[in-house]
Amino acid sequence: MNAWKYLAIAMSLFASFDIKSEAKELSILEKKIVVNGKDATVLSLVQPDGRLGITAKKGQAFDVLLKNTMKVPTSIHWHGLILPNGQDGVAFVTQFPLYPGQAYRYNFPLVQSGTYWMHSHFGLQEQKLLSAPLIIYDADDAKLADQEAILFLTDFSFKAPSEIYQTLRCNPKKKMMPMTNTASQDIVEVDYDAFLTNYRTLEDPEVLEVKPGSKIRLRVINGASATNFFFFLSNLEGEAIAVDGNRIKSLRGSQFELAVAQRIDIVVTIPSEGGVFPILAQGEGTDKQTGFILATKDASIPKFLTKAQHKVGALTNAQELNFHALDPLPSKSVDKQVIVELGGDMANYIWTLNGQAWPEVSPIVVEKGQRIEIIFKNATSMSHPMHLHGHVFQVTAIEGKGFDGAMRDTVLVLPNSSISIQFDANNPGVWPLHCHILYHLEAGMFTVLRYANFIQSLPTLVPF
Ligand SMILES: [Cu+2]
Repeated sequence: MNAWKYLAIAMSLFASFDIKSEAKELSILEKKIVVNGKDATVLSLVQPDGRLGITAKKGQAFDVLLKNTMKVPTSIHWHGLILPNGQDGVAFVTQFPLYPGQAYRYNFPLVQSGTYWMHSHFGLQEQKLLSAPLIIYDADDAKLADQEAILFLTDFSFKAPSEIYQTLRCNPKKKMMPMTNTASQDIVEVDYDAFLTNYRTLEDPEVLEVKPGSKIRLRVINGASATNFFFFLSNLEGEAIAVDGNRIKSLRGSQFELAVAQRIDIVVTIPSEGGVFPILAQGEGTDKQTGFILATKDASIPKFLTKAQHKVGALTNAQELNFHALDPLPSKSVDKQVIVELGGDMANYIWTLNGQAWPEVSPIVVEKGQRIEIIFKNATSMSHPMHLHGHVFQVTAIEGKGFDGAMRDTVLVLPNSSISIQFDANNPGVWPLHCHILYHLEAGMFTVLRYANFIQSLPTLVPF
């Protein structure tokens, strides 16, 4: 039986479940944090026991009751998961928004394992940190490391997200700037007050006690709204074993790159002499950093600075070319090729795909069973992390040069550059394909992939 048939049958069984039985409840709560010595209130997604996000096991049901206890509508998307279309959590595309006082029980089988995340797919709420880790464990995980840590990276501003967006739309400097390939000023659009790891700045970082000689798996999630990161293991060397939840052929290194919405799993080995091992992430084009500390028992932990010694430049394709899927797509010829040109109109701060801004778009229509190739051609001077919902794709070419790349759900398309991806159209629905920079997405850089003959039915939201 193929995977989709399994999903369809499982869903028809789940549809008859009573909402009162044992779904994991996920609540949206305000969270007080301290940034640069000042109090701030952000949002969080927590389980009844206070744990952030969701952890589950492959093969289990993702059975989550999401209640909107806020005063505003929302929808929460399960980023990277292969799931039935109606469970994808995208307001106005796969469901109605969850209005205050409404709940929905998301319930589908987990067919993947790895490091994923969840975030609001409604307006600019993601910038208020309405996001959390979503980790799916596999039976083999215990063989890979002795201990695990989740590093959830975000970008923080004391400004309201709407004010950030207004500034971008009205910035007169940007109005003068042509859409050509230019230098580093273009990398940073938003001047953030801080970058956070698990809601904390590097002045007050989370410290994980580790044993000398032990192996630690770092599950790193770039949950930022508009910041790509360089990721440094400082005095350790690591082995990258997965990107976007999908295993890759191990790649050793002490520095990695992580675009908005991407994840990377890295295994580090703590030296037998023990000590303090800062794991740092620095925002692209900035000198600001965040981090997480691994330390052996009784090690004295020095003060770390949120300002790095040097500014870093822009992410490149060098790392992507070195990532190779452990389980690549089966070899098959392409049935349909789609070109998606990434464009923008800076004077009006409108970002486009094939010249169209959401919601006035012509969907990309595919047929079930087709091998699809999408060629992203970036005609702008900024990089765009492109994300496809409901599927896992393989990166198959950079600048037209083919290679056997990683399986991913989000790929960074560099300025004036092209990247090709391939996937099998095996999950019928209407699936968002968009840039994951929150402000680009809000400004139109969003389209949908629609399966021909797919009949859409919307989930039923209930009051609580
Ligand atoms: Cu973008």
